Amino acid sequence: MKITQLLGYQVFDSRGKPTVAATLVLSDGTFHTARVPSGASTGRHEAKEIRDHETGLAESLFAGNSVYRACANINELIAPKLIGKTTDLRAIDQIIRDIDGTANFKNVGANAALAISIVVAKSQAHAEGKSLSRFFQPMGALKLPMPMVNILSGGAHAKATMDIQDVLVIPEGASSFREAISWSSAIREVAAIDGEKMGALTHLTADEGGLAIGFTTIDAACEFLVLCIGKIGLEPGKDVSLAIDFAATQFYRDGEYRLRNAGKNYTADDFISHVTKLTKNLPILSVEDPFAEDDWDSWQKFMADVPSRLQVIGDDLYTTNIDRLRKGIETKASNAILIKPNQNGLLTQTLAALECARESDFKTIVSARSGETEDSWLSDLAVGWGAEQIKVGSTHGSERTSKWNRLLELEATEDCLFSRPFSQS
Ligand code: 2PG
Ligand code: MG
Repeated sequence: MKITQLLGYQVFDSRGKPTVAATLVLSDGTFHTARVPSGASTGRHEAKEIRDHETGLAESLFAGNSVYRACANINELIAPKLIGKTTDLRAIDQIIRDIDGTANFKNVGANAALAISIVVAKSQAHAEGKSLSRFFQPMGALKLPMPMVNILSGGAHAKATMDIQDVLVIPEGASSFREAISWSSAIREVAAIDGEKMGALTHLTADEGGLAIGFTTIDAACEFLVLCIGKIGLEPGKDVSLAIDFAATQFYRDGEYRLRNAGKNYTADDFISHVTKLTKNLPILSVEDPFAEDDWDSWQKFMADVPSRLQVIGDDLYTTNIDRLRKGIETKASNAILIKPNQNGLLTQTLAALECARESDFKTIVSARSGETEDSWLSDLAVGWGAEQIKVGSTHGSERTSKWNRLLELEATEDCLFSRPFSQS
């Protein structure tokens, strides 16, 4: 099937900020659309998303955040090269790479590149008569990922009302995806009720639908969630464990980890001890970005003495970049990677990073961004790529529930297995 039209245009993400959409028309007359997300706590080494405050096309309406240049790049630079071609993801990703000519898509924009890569994958799946997950995994039972669900928000997603960015739950003991997400949703409801009793405005949610209750210390936030888990009759550390996304680059200045709400500055070594203590005293199964994106030393020192069950995820550390990942594998900087397609720019390259991680026994967690759309392609990618975990924020907000709902739909309608990546103690 051939491409007859490709259009790039500006739409909104969940923060009300402009983002890129692409619609591709196939020779059978069908239309396929993809919308891309955008981060707030972005890593320095991410592929370059183009916004118009840098392009001279900015309008006062969107405070320089419009994406007209990225859309024009789709329409003027890339579409003319794709019209009449067959939908072949690998070949078209290569064409985009050639047109851009840089390692980080700074010419066409990673937001433009990813919109095309996804819409081509969707179109190729359609041409082959498959769903997007089945396009990537044609045979056998589909593997549904273990969810990691945001309950408490802080950092760049909640005006720094808590030093760290998220406290999440991993329903590691659940036996199906629907049970896992139901437990997580119930914990969030208890947290909202109890948070309100503490005076928090829990009907107001943070960027990813999490509760911005605003705990002063990391211990206090975790202890609160431990109580919430117990209140729904589940056992913390067995049925449901905690995960923290520190997003530590956000509070790292001049070699120190500065926790403003806790009123404490830590040297790198002291912060390593602090994180170690937290993971020993609380039922924490996973830590993400506990150290800054270029503080490789602290990552390695922490990993040298890490408990065997603890998952240590590099997000800003790797930015889904295979070269940075290879360095992390060689130096044993972590044992897991967050996979975000828009940090990378192309689906084929993102999948290559995931496969490289898997070959080195790294755990893989496919992740959404804090600025999302209602598009649910991420869930199909996580399943089609066989990622063992997925993180898309909380259970509130249609840009989040669209991803959970897609996984629930797959579970209800396809032959599926549920991934349980953590050995049960
Ligand atoms: C993260 C993501 C998603 P952002 O840090 O993992 O939670 O946040 O999209 O703002 O980078
Ligand atoms: Mg993160």
